[in-house]
Amino acid sequence: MFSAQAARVLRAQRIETPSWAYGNSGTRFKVFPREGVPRTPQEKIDDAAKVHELTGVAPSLALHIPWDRVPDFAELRRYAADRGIALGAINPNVFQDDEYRYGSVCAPDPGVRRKAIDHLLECVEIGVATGSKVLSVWLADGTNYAGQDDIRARQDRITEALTEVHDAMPRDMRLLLEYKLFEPHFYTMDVPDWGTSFAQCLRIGERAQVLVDTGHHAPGTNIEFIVAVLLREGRLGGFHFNSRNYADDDLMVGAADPFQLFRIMHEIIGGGGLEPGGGVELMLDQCHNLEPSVPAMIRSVMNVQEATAKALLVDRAALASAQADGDLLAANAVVTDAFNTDVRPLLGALREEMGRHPDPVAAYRESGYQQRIEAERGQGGMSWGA
Ligand code: PSV
Ligand code: MN
Ligand code: MN
Repeated sequence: MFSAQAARVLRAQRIETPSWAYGNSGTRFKVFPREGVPRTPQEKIDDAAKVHELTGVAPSLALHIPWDRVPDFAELRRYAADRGIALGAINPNVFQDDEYRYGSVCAPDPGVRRKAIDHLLECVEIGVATGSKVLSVWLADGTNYAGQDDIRARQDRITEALTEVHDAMPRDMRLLLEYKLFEPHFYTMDVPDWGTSFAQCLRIGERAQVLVDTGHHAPGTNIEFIVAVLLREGRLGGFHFNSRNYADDDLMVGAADPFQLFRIMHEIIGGGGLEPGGGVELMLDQCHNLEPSVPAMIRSVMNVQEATAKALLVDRAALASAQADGDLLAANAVVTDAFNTDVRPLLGALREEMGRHPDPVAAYRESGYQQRIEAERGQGGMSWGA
């Protein structure tokens, strides 16, 4: 049984799905188009609404601009609201235009920097129209060769650009700065790690926080340590959840290493990140290269829920007492016992209490939605990056 407190946290949990995950994607070698993929941002909202209808905990959709550009964002917001969906984080795109060859806000050319800042400012305005409270900034900026550009000057350019954007945001909007250790650049990335993002956020302003994309770390990195430290500093803005085996694989969250996901949730809960007003955004950032995206997204949301439920089962009083006694084996057992608990029946019961099918994947199969979208939309849906 979940405690009343754990059930309350699980009922209140919100997991945001990304618009781009509903489109076709692949590798640089091949995109295998799937049947039934959304042809418009509105159809991405329809799919997100299905995921929310069946899970009950995924009521918002993150947008990527310009991939999801529409003539009227207020109208898109209404379209989403009619289907029970809010528009979530706005993800600007300062990495796909020819001008960004040497960077965006870090580019040596002030004209290129202005173009990038103007796009970020436009995304703030789009966020106001869509009712979004988060601007998720990922900079693909970096260099490929030693000496290519001045590392410190590029840091200064980030601070200058993002301070301007931060100060233009409404008071209730936050700027989350994502980091990534490599790719597309291979000698330096201008925001390669949480330390750089954190240092930038401290200079940029109060509403600048770090975004942790689980796929953006070197193998073996202890992500939950980063989580604990950033939460303690009040600068953990949220996550882009996904799974990696090698690099930025963007596979389904919880697929490769559910224990890591559990350890992350354990630290988030320990640091109060899931308390009301905790402010930690749980967003997915995935691609579905082979599998159909709607059931994959349902599965991903359930994976986050399962990791959360297990983390909520950790007997924190027993853990504190084992820690105080210096009994590291007992302390570790408290944590691993929770991880080894099968929470699926408990979550099924909770879903039924919330008026939903206990098994969202089975409910999806029974709904006939996949057959319907394949028949209606055929091939030729939208692709990641376009
Ligand atoms: C970059 O690898 C990234 O994680 C950023 O969040 C982008 O916006 C996203 O992927 C696009 O898939
Ligand atoms: Mn990401
Ligand atoms: Mn990524």
